[in-house]
Amino acid sequence: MLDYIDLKYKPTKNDLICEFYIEPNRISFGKACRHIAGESSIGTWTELTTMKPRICKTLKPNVFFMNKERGIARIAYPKELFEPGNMPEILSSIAGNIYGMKAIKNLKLLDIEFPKSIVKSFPGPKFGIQGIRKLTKVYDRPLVGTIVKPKVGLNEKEHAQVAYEAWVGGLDVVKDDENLSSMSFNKFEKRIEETLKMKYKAELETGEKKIYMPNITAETFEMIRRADYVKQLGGEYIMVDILTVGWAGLQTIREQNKNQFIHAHRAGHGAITKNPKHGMSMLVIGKIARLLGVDQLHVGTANVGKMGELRGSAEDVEEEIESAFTKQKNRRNILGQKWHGIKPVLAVASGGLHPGMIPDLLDKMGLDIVAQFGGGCHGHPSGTIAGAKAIRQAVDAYINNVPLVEYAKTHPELMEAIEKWGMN
Ligand code: CAP
Ligand code: MG
Repeated sequence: MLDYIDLKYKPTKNDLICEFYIEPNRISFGKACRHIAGESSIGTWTELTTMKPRICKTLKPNVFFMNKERGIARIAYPKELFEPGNMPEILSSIAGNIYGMKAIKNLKLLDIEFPKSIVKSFPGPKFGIQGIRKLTKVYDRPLVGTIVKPKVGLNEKEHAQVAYEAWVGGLDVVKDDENLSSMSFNKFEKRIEETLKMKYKAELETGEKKIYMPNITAETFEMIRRADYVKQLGGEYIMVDILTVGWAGLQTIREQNKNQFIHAHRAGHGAITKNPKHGMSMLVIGKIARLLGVDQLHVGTANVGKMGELRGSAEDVEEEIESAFTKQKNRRNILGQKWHGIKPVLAVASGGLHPGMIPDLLDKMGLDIVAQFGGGCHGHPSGTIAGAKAIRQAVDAYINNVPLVEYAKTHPELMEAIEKWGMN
C-alpha cells in the first residue's frame, strides 16, 4: 500500500514544497495528510490496478513534516509532477481538488517553495523595481499616487481632468479603479486618449515624469487589444486585475507584453486569503504574481488603512516579492525562496490611506512602495490639487525627519488634511 508519509525524507532541490494548514474532518491528522498528498499528485480514493511501480518511484510526493497541534504539514512534490511554465496546471495539482474533499474541514495553502527549474520556467517582471525607479527617476522616496474617484461615474474628460490635477499637485502615479474598464459613460479608448494627453501636459508643466496606469481588465484578446492601444498612444503602463482575469490571462498578457510595465490589482483576493484557516495565503499569490511577471502588486497597508489584513501579511508579502531570496520562518509559516535572478516586484500600499498615515505606513513598509490615496486625495476639503500637495508634503516631512504636525504649520494643504482625517 502506497504511503505518502515519510518523516525521514529530506527534500531535494528538485522538489516543490508546500506548507499547508490542515483541519481534518473526523479522521486523524496523518490520514488527512495522506489524502491531500495523494489527491494533489498520483492518488485517488482507492488502490488502482493501473498503478505502476515506476509511477510510485518517480512521482510520489512525501509528507516530510507534520505538526498536529498547529495543524501544519509540509509536502515535497517531485518537480516532474508539474509542467514548467504552466501555472494553471501547477495550481490544479497543489491547490485543486484537495480543497473540496470530504476528508478535510479546512485547508490553507500557506506557502510554496518552487525549485529552480520551475522558477526559471517563468519570465518574472520585465522591469521590476529598478526599471520603475529608472523610468520615474525617483530613487529616494516612495512613489505616491492616486486612484481616480469616484471609482466609476466620471466621463472621459472629467477623468482626465482629475488625473491632471493629481499630477500637477505632485503625485507621480494616477490609476484607474479596479472596476473601471470600458463603460457606457466612459469608453476605454477615449479615456486613454484624454488622460494621456493630460499626462503629457502635466509632465511639461512640472518637469517630472508622470505615470498613468489604465485598467485593461477584460477578456484576454480584448486585453491584448487594449494594451496595444495604450502602447500606440505612448502609454508605458497597463493595469490588470490579476485574480479576476485569471492566471492564464495574466500569463498571456506578460507573454504579449510590448515593453509595458504591469500594475497588478488584487481585487477578489479576500475570497481566497481572508480566512486564516482556508484558501491560500497572500504570500502564495504574491509569489505566483512575481513568477508570472507583474512589475507592481497590491500587498495591503500593514493594517494602516481601510482593508482588513492578517497580521504581518503585507510586510511578509512585500519582503517576498522585493527580495533576491527569503529565509524559512517556521512561526510565520514561510518556507523561503531563492528567486534565481527573477526581478523584484514593487509593493503597492493602498486602501483607506490619507496623509496623516504616511509616517506609520513608511515606518512599517519602508520606502520601496507605491503609496496610493483615492479618498485620501480627492476627499481633501480643498479638492484634488490640494489633496495631492498634502500627500507630497507628508512624504517630504517624513523623509526630512520633521513631525507632520510641525510641517503642517507652514503647509496649509497638509494642515487641512490632518484637520479632516487626523493622524491615524
Ligand atoms: C483604494 C482602492 C483600491 C484598494 C484595494 C479602492 O481607494 O482604489 O482598490 O486599495 O485594496 O477602491 O479601495 P481608497 P488592496 O484610497 O479610496 O481607499 O490594495 O488591499 O488590494
Ligand atoms: Mg480601487
